Amino acid sequence: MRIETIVLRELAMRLKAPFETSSEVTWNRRVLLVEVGCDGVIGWGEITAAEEPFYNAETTDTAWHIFKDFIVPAVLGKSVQHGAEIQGLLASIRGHQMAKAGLENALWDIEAQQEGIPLARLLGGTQAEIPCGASIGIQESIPALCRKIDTELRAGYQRIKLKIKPGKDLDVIGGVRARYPEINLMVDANSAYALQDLNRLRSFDQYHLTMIEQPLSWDDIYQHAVLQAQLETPICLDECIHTPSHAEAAIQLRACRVINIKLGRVGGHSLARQVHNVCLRNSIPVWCGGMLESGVGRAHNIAMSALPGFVLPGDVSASQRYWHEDIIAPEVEVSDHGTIKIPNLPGLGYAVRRERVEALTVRREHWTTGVRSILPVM
Ligand code: OSB
Ligand code: MG
Repeated sequence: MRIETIVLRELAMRLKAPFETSSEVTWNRRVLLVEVGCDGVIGWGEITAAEEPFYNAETTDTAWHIFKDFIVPAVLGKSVQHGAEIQGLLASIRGHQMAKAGLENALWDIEAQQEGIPLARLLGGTQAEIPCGASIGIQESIPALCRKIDTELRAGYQRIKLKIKPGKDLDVIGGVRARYPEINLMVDANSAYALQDLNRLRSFDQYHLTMIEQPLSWDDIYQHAVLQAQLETPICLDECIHTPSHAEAAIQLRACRVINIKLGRVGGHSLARQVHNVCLRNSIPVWCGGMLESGVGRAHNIAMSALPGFVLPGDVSASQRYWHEDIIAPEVEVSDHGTIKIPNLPGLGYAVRRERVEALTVRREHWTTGVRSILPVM
């Protein structure tokens, strides 16, 4: 695959409703899409950075800068046999996993199309259908939250994840658990607590949560190990795991019993698969996290979730949960028993609706290798 053209776009997309976590409220999503052309085949990737650096260090604008000034010059005109080789070309760029993932994932899409197989199969996926959960942002009241939960359960979602923060935790969890004694329920704190909150966090144990996601600092594995030793509820790490080596360290330190894998956070399909393999080898179950993606990011998440270690319901959900109209066809749909079927078409398996992408584009840059060689490739 020779990287002949790259287009980077920013799309202005508005969520159906604001999504609130312990650290931010998102309503307008600035979606960065990467379109790569190799040997006449087009592949798509999404850069999942948020507008503000409140989840991880990247933002929409840092990703644009790194992509344009460092990633494009490192790869334009280069040839690779597999998407996984992109990491080698980008090795001198420290961090910026989300920006790198946008490019790498587009190359995986191209490779799968060239092979004529679904991306999930190219990645080594073994599952035909994946279990889905719903992540629900912080709500103004418990009745409002319960109305949302009712909707998601009626739609078939297999587990409910509540966003919490100090002051919006025990009452919320207790209220929800009293009303739904049996459901698969978990919470995500997005790093809103500290070890001093140990007693409060221990009191979550009485509610039989399937896990508590990222209670402590976004970049501190050791403190989670201290906490996990004193909690019955399994800890799931999200923000902390940026590399396969972090996954190994977290598991060996017993900092968590579950890992949430996000393609953007770890740098794309090849590194995500390595994190997955570390977990599988250590019998740590994983699930696919979400970053309020457009259909392109959603389609990549679905393909990754076919890998054998993705045994828990993830945050991959229907396009209609977030968007009035997505940018892919068909949109992502969830069955009434809370599953998504892995598409059986070459590549991503969802078509990107170019006219819709163009209509939403507010910023665009384009690079090309220019004159095409007429000499045979040596
Ligand atoms: O921590 O999982 C998270 C959304 C934005 C930032 C961080 C997170 C989330 C979610 C959304 O929980 C999950 C989704 O995309 O459905
Ligand atoms: Mg999370």
